[in-house]
Amino acid sequence: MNVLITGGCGFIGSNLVKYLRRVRPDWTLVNLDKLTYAGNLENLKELEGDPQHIFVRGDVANRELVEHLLSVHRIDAVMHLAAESHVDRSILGPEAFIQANVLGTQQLLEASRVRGIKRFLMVSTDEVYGSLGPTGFFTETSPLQPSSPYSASKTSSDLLALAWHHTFGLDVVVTRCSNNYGRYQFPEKLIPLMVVNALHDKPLPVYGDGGNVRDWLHVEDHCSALLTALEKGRAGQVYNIGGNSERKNIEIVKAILGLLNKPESLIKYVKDRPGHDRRYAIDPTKIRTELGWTPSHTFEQGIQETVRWYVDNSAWWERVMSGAYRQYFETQYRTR
Ligand code: NAD
Ligand code: TDX
Repeated sequence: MNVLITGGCGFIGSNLVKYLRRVRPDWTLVNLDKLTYAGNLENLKELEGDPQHIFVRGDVANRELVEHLLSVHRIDAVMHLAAESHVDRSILGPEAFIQANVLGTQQLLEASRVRGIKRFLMVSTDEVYGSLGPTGFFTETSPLQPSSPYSASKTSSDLLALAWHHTFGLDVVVTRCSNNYGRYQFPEKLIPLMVVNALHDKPLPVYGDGGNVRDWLHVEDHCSALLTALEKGRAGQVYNIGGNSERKNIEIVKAILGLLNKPESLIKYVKDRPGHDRRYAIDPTKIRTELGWTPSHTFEQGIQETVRWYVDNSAWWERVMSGAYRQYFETQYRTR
């Protein structure tokens, strides 16, 4: 199999590329990534010189380039992860999200249709469903009610992929996963940001009352679910992915402080995120029963390993936090 992975230098993409090299060693992976602030080739250092990982720097919206790659590498399947992925950034500047997530996905779908790609896996998110109250779960038939520019752009790309199936017959499978955590997550997202701040004895900014709930999944469990959906999913179907691991943000922040032996006085409640979704919770019954997928990490074990990794890999996050990130970080905090 020859697979085009988009966004393969980001958090989930780089974990996925390494996971697939391990579990599908005969596959060739073409990794198309624009290397935005969130994309980092260093995440894939261990694959240097590997002839079955071909990195191409480029934009998914570049139709000519994508069509060229699909034909020259005789690509069978596309796994589409490239996106602008951070909700707070989408509030500060939505345009980049529409450009990459909506228009970029449209170009990639159209190139895949024209070049006769056999399977297109659209990596979507649980944020397409909007917010839950204190009870209930998102199923694949829950209404789509995105709240932020990020989630609206992801909903658009998710629906475009399904439209390319229904209208043009492209073989599309859509996955909607809950919040990921693990190695190589950019330190703008909750878990790595809190670890890095705590290590610097800087305040830990908790939005609102800290009672918002996210449903956490280890990134390697997301990767195994994506492979399962690629290989076994039915065309035109949507599969929710989650590990039944709901936590309040404040519980996570306190757990991180505990693991690092840092005082809770570092917690600083700050102005809430505009339009902040209160609770996400995935019902993963369909992918578990229909495709036989199960996660293998518990949150307690996974968070410990993840915090340890950030402690041991300060050189990685110090580098990615320089330059463009610092500028964003300062803007973000000026607005509070
Ligand atoms: P990330 O921001 O860490 O990585 C995104 C990658 O895409 C980067 O390497 C970036 O350079 C690349 N990219 C961005 N725009 C591009 C473009 N126009 N062309 C080519 N490459 C481009 O994101 P992530 O957290 O790894 O998320 C990956 C995907 O999974 C996204 O589609 C996201 O919506 C989805 N997702 C993420 C989560 C999560 O918790 N992180 C949960 C569910 C779904
Ligand atoms: O400094 C912070 N303080 C805080 O309280 C940050 C960065 C976040 N939060 C809160 C907001 C959320 O309730 O923590 C929760 C998690 O925030 P993020 O890490 O920004 O993730 P979220 O907004 O839930 O979106 C994530 O999950 C779904 C990913 O970034 C998306 O790409 C994915 O689709």
